[in-house]
Amino acid sequence: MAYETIIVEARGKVGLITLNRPKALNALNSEVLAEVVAAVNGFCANADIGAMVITGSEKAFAAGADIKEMQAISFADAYAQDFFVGWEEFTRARKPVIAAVAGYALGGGCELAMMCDFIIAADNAKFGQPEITLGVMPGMGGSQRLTRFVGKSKAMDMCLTGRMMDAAEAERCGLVSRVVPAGELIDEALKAAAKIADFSLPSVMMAKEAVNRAYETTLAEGLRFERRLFHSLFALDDQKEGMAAFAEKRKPNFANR
Ligand code: CO8
Repeated sequence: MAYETIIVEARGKVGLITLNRPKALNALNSEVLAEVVAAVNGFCANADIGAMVITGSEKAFAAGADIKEMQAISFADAYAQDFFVGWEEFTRARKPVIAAVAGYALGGGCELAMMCDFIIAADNAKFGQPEITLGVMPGMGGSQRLTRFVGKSKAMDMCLTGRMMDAAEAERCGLVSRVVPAGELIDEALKAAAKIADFSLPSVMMAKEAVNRAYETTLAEGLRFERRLFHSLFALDDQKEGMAAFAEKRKPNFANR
């Protein structure tokens, strides 16, 4: 598939998706949505790929949903089309997706980063939910996911004032997993993704599924779910190989990756 708004590359076992609408600071319009979802689905179906990285430019991961595209939309159309419901498909990716965020991650850009499995931020990253300044509110998960990441008080602060937080604050409050110098962002994200892609894919996918389940269920059900998945991994040769390699002080050679 030829892409207009993103660049899609395989870097070894890692699928790299780069948002590429520099003139609009990677604002997320319908075309970006369709292309990102197609690229992610393509990588998920590709047995040579074990993990993905999604990134933007040094200035902007994404400065939000495309305001100019949204501007004239009516309530009837937004509701009837369930405007932007398509991003839910992005969250159904079963292989891990890392967001590598430099510059602005605002509105839908912050929400897209939060749809990924974890966020690695450059030291120049700025996160925010500025929709309130446009007379609206978060609509791609910001009010829900940000609250789960950082708690009610800070989520309210971000959603009600529209202020931005820098990378250090984002790391302090648990929005991002690590902060790296801007010049090293892509290498660090690719390195993390390559490391994941080298593990046994079923165990990676199950670990992702189990962590995500924590958001959807009670502790008792989540623990049972985790235990059943854990048990099931003993059906794979990869468990035998991983544990034998540890005992023999060598690197494991997983069959399923
Ligand atoms: N949409 C469309 N175009 C944008 C956007 C955007 N979100 N952000 C920037 N651009 C465009 C600008 O219009 C400008 O284009 P042009 O050169 O043609 O005028 C170009 O990108 C460069 O932008 P600036 O000149 O503004 O660059 P600055 O460096 O001066 O400022 C900022 C950078 C601070 C990031 C500024 O561009 C900005 O504030 N952007 C808007 C941020 C924002 O409000 N984002 C939230 C959007 S709303 C949203 O995401 C809702 C999500 C939920 C939708 C779900 C619906 C159901």
